[in-house]
Amino acid sequence: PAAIQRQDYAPPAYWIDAVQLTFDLDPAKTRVLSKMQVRRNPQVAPQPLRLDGEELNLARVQVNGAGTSFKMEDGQLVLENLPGGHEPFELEIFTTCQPIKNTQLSGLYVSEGTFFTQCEAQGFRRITYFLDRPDVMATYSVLLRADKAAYPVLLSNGNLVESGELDDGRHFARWVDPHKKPSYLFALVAGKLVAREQKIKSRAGTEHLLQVWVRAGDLGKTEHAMNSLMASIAWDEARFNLPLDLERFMIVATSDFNMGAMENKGLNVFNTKYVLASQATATDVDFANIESVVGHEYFHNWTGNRVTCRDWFQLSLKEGLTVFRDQEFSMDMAGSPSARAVKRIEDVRVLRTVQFPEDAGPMAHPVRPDSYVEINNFYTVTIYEKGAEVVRMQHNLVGREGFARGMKLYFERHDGQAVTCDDFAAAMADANPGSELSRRLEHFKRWYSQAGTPRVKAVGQYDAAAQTYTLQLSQSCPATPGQADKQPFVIPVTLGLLGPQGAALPLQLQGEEQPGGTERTVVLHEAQQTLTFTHVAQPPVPSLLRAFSAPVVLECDYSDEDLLLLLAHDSDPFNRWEAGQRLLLRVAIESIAAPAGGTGAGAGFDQRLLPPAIVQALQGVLRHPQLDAAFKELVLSLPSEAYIAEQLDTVDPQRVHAVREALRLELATALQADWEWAFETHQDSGAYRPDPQSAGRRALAGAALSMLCLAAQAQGDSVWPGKAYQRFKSAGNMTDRFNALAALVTSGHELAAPALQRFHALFKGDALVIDKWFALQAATPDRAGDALPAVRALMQHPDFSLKNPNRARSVIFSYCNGNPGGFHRADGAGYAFWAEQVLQLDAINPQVAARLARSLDRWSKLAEPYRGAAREAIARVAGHAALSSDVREVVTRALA
Ligand code: HT7
Ligand code: ZN
Repeated sequence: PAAIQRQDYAPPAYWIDAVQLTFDLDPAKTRVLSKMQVRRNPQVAPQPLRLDGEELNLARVQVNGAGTSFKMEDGQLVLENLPGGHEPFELEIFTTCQPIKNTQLSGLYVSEGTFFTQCEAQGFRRITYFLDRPDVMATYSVLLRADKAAYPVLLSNGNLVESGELDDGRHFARWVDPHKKPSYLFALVAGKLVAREQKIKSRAGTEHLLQVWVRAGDLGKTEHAMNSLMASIAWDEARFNLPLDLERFMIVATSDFNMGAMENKGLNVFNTKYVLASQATATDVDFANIESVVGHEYFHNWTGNRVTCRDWFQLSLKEGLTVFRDQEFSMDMAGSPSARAVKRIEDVRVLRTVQFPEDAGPMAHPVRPDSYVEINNFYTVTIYEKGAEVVRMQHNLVGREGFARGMKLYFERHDGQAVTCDDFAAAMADANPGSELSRRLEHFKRWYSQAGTPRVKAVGQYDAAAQTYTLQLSQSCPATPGQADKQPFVIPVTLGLLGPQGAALPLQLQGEEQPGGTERTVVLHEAQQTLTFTHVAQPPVPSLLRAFSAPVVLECDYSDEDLLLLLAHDSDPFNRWEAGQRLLLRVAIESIAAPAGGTGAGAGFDQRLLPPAIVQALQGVLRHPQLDAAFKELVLSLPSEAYIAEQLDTVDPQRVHAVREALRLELATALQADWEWAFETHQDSGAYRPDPQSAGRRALAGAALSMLCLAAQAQGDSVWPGKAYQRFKSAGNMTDRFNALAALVTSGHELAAPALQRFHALFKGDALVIDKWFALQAATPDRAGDALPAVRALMQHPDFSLKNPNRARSVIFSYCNGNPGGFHRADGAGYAFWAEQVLQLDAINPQVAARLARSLDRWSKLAEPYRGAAREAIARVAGHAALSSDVREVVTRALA
């Protein structure tokens, strides 16, 4: 199919103001009667009505109660003989569909005997013919009819207005949603479910009913999701004055879901992974993710649902803004400045390891793309995470209060509308006249239109005689597909200067009468700018891009001593962590480039790779009496293989893997006594709580155990693996249990096998835990080429199914994306496996297949023989005749 261009946007020729839907639910043949109140859009020249539809059986079309002529064109239902004038008319369409055959999980489908819908982005057209585009907003009244024994619970958006019995054991429920919404926010659920309920009162005193619907056996695992929902509601009201606008707000969990969750108006549908948690079955990370995803979907109620996107090119309008909001929510919930910084580091780590490569690869696109073939391929880290950074920069340019003013104006102007990214930025700027954002708005908006990660180069020069420090900042941005030349961006650079002993220096720019604090944000908007700081008594070390104030790559010629100073003293925790990462990255890159050393994992390096000063500095952080455990764990984690690879022009993935493994082993042995101390002193006392502080302690203890098992394995000692096994058996929560299991599995100790067996036996009825069991094994470091055969064996396990996205992700994605040493095989067998699985998955679920297809995005950076083998595998997929448009778009771009 041809690409859709943003420039071709045209308003719809018709409006649909109201819809009445009647569903007779049957897995094999569901009947859907749609009655729509339609009128011509007076702003558009008269033309036929073209309704989207996919995999539907059309039985009847009537206009104002009488049959009418129609034709099918490019899958659309085309109606030409419609009433003239601008009066509304009633269009009635009767169709059937086959939910049980819907393995794509888009539209109406059946999961474990329950009906679910997924309509974003274009799933509603798989339910009935419609103007399936976000700028057509209608009110919905939905009548659901189904067998009562099989489907006792019938849910849809809005309020339940009527329910009762029908003949033949059937029953019905009528739901009316008072809010106008685009079709992508429609939802229904019907099946055997139970709910945790909670009544709450808003600040204004209105009562609301909250429900979390799950399968009967899962009710005990819904408390955290409900608490997260209540916290989200309170937070949005307190921080942005945005109340819950519904009498009833429901979350429903399903184990068959393409993504994390979906913000359907008043009826959010969630992947079970982001709802169900108990201390015995979920890790601290699971608990944190649930809080964040519940928040994210709830926050969409305003940013996405009340104000929605004009077209899908504007997707980041709702996603970037809502990610920013969920990030802020998690930070506010975390509480302490240190816990906030940990969250920021985690978010930036995702951005840099996933989004930066996307922005440098064949799928690079602006935050507001210019074209797409398949919109599902554009639910990307660029739209979400980079989009959130673009919102964060606006927040930083106008300040916290200014941002709140901008949000207020945005809703005053656009509540109930379908709008654009420009509208959002305009509201922010107009609410903050005189701000840097408002003065440079058009220029700032290049962040929406230009793809690629800008590089900022900083060169400092100290003049002892003049007591000045000059900082020259320059920016550039590499070409991306379709965008050869880039204009300069508006880049907020938050910075400080450290004296030789690490003290924060007062900042006084040339021309200023007095120093103005020890930190400030300068705005780099030209290709090159120079800042001169005066009254600088000694050569300083600059701390730049604090808190990662812009999504850029910062190049600065730091010496090891500079970085050690920043690691020890920077008042900005982000840059403290960053200094440690730069030191480790530097060692990794130098070791990769060094001629000596074999490529066996963890072997072949005769000399020490880590300079003693770095080891000592890391030891200082690990033993630091004031720093939080979560922060220590982040500082002591090596940059990932993906991140290291991204810094190289040509990547030998086995060499990267070997060097990183060698560094891990060196850190494990050099700090062995410190890891023992860390493990012993970070044990839980008291009841399990998943708060950031307790989670941080468990994370550090888990990292320590992993390092201790690694060192022990290299030394042929079994004491720590034995302790890990004991802990695995006796742990009182999943975090400790899983960390112990992972320590055994990743160190390759023989106790890993009985532990894995025991884990499976303990949790065999719990799909989410079994997903962890699969994922851990699929990501286990390769030893002599055993990873791929192990993955193939896992796929033969009776619990494996390609049809369930969570399970497919736990094995195939964990191997292809999370096990670089096992996946990038010199014989190309990892890539051949990838091609095979992309094709198999594509026949079942193109959205999931297209995500897997992205695993080889960065193939052109690979050294031979990997490069050739990867290209061949991509070409094999591309050569397949019956490919979905989803996968075709990804592989075509990869080969372009
Ligand atoms: N807005 C949603 C994005 C989405 C999605 C969710 C589930 C399955 C398919 C989907 N396609 C698009 C999720 C969100 O960002 O909140
Ligand atoms: Zn979202």
